[in-house]
Amino acid sequence: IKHPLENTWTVWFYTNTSQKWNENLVNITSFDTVEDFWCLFHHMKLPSELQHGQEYSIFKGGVRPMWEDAANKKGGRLLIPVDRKNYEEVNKIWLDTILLMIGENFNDLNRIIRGVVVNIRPKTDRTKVGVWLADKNKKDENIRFGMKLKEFLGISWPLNFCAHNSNKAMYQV
Ligand code: M7G
Repeated sequence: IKHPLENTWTVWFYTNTSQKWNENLVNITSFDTVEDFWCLFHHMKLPSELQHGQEYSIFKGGVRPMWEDAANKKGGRLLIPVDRKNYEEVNKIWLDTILLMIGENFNDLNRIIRGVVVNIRPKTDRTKVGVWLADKNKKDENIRFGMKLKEFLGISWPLNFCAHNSNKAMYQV
């Protein structure tokens, strides 16, 4: 018997071949057990192996990794900048964040998580892991979530929380 996860998660891949952003987004598969996650993860590329402009997203249930999805309309993202050249760091933060998320490690705050994205960018300073949260205006909850995530990941520097379609920090965690 496989070990069920609390939620079903869908993996998306983005590759910048078309001019239209949403035509580049492909729904790869979904998983809802620990074993299926590991099987899938071993078939996925590591973030350090992706090309510039490519991304993976893992989102809860039927939520699509786009601002326009009803579940993301009010949302925002907590950005963890990573050094693309530091393979171990970007790969570790990606996997650890996924495991924390699908393992529902955030108590009452699990419900505010929509998904996680890794963006590989040519400019090192824009490569990042972003955790998408439900409501940008729930500042206290988002900060509490961010503090917990930083503690789990061992991050001691401040992280920006941005509204979707913006790279300007609304607040820092
Ligand atoms: P990003 O992927 O958030 O990367 O946005 P960045 O944080 O490095 O800026 C890059 C660009 O992709 C945006 O300016 C949009 O043109 C497009 N884009 C990204 N996302 C996540 C969306 C989305 O959810 N919906 C739409 N329509 N465009 C998006």
